[in-house]
Amino acid sequence: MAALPIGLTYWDVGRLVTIVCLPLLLSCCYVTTFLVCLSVIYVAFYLYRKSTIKRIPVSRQGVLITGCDTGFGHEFAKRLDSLGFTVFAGCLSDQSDGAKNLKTSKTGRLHVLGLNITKDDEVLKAVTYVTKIHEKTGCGLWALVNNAGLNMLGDIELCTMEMFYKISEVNMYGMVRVTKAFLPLIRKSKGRILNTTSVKGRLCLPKNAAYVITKFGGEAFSDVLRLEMLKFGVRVIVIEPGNFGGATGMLNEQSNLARLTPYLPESWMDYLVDRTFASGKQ
Ligand SMILES: *[C@@H]1O[C@H](CO)[C@@H](O)[C@H](O)[C@H]1NC(C)=O
Ligand SMILES: CC(=O)N[C@H]1CO[C@H](CO)[C@@H](O)[C@@H]1O
Repeated sequence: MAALPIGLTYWDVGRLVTIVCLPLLLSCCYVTTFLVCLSVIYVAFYLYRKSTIKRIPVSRQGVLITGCDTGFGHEFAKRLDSLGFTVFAGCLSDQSDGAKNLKTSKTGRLHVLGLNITKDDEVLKAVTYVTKIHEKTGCGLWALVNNAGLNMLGDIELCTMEMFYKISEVNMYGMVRVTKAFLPLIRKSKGRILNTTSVKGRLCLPKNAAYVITKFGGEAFSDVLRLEMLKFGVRVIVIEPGNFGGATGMLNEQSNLARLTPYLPESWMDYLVDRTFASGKQ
């Protein structure tokens, strides 16, 4: 057999190339086959999901959302309004900029309610209002979105008891109060309860204990409620947003700093060089 200048025959070269390239070729083939199968399965699954999703007729569905002054609640109220739902937008103050903005809706289906969820009487007033609209229009309450929430940052030692109480009062007991008040209406419509918790309902992060404990509480509350509501056909859903502090304006660095400064003990000063103790960055 003809020899190459490097001392190998063409046969040797052919064998070498085969040994090196064949597995590569085959593995390419496997990868391609795998990817094609995966895509086929994905498309099939997507089409199946699409064909089985039940569309909800929205025209007679009422949705009450808490915390619509800003952030998620505000945007959600607008979105549902544009989709045709009857929206009850609870705002901490019905004179806030967000509330005024929502009142400009021309659909006639968006109701702005002053709703401080830490107050029994305001929650009861909201129930009465929603019931009245229900009797007038036949539009029941189909979903409750517990969205209102409050956050303040700070190491545990630096947070006052008032901060702990205040956050729990809104995030946890506010949610319990609103849920309890609207459950009879939701059970009647076999609707759903959506509760905005947070990624911090699963993860413990430093500088945020006052908030994290309320979100763990919210997860636990929702899990229990879900089991209790099974028999009524009511679904309970938690939404766990990630890092949206900036987008929702929930974490305002300046106000955190201002709030904590009076409480800083001398012994902490050395640890606060970068000031991250009170910033939105974690
Ligand atoms: C909401 O109610 C609490 C008392 O339950 C009160 O301390 C707080 O100031 C109220 N918030 C507003 C904006 O009215
Ligand atoms: C504590 C918790 O995670 N609860 C959520 C459910 O709704 C409440 C109040 O409406 C919100 O504060 C929370 O986001």
